[in-house]
Amino acid sequence: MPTTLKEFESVFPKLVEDLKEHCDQYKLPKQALDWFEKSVTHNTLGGKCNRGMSVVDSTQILLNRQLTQDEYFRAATLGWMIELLQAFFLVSDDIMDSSKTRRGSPCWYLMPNVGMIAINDAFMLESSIYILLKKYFRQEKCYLDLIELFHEVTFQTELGQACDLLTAPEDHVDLENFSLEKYQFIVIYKTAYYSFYLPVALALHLTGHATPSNLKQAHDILIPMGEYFQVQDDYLDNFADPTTLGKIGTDIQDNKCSWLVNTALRKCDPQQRQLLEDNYGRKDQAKEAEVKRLFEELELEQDYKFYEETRVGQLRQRITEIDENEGLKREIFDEFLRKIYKRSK
Ligand code: GPP
Ligand code: MG
Ligand code: MG
Ligand code: MG
Repeated sequence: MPTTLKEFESVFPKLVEDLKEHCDQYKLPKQALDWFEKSVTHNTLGGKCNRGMSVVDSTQILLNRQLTQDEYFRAATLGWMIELLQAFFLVSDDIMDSSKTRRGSPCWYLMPNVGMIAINDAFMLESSIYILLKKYFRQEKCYLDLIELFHEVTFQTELGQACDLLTAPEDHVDLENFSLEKYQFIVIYKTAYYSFYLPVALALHLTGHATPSNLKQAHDILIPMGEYFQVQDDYLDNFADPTTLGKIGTDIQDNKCSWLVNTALRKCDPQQRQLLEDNYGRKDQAKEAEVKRLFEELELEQDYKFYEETRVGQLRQRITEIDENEGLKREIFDEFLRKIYKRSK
């Protein structure tokens, strides 16, 4: 049975206590301690926790049994480290993307009295990962692998974010700058590694199943799955109801090299291309509305549905081809796909 959000969340308060205890040794002034607690709680809780819960589910599948209480705690702790990493990314990303809302509330940097303190809060969210990793995994054979994995995946995500930002300059729009090749690099690096490869790689290390072949097989299926997940994110940015999604889309105004604009460029006639030239990537609601109208006219929803079915078909096929000889399980990937197929938030 997959874990539940309630069960997974029940581990979190202990981790917050651990982080506070770690600060106690420095006699951190109470004001700062309270601030840290508030930032950690606000920014780490409140999401779907798919990434974090996948560490628990994958661990259970790899061991092929119910976890003991201690095993559950350790797997969930690794899961919460991904959620901390995600919190660090989202707090930072919302500043960079000038976003307004996240998980149904104002973005952290827009909350009363926060502002640019959010940048330091983001750093502290990242550092929290390594405090917990040391506390709970210092004695394990896999400790160094876990540290290196978090560091590498963080760097990969930053590379993706760098390309995302560099293909979306604020001051000039150049549609020539976009391409599906660039798009693929951006999404694989900014999303797929930390959201898809990381949870399974962590579970493989934790259970002693991290052979080169298992890691490679997991990589080769989870990276295209993560690519699909970011295509969904781009699609939802324009087509979802912000109340359901918990965030208001910014990709058009932000001049993003998104799946929608790339697909639009492939389909549009010269006149429609001119409309994009004139309206895309401007901090202007009327121009954004023009682009939204064009996206409707081009029936991008149809292209998205076609993409989704094709990609999911390919992924299902690849899952059947997985070699389970070294302890990897097809079910891990079925479970992942089940969680995201046709998602609306
Ligand atoms: C998603 O992009 C990617 C991230 C949140 C990674 C950010 C990486 C950093 C190094 C800060 P997005 O902007 O499309 O996400 P959302 O739609 O949730 O804002
Ligand atoms: Mg972004
Ligand atoms: Mg963003
Ligand atoms: Mg997005």
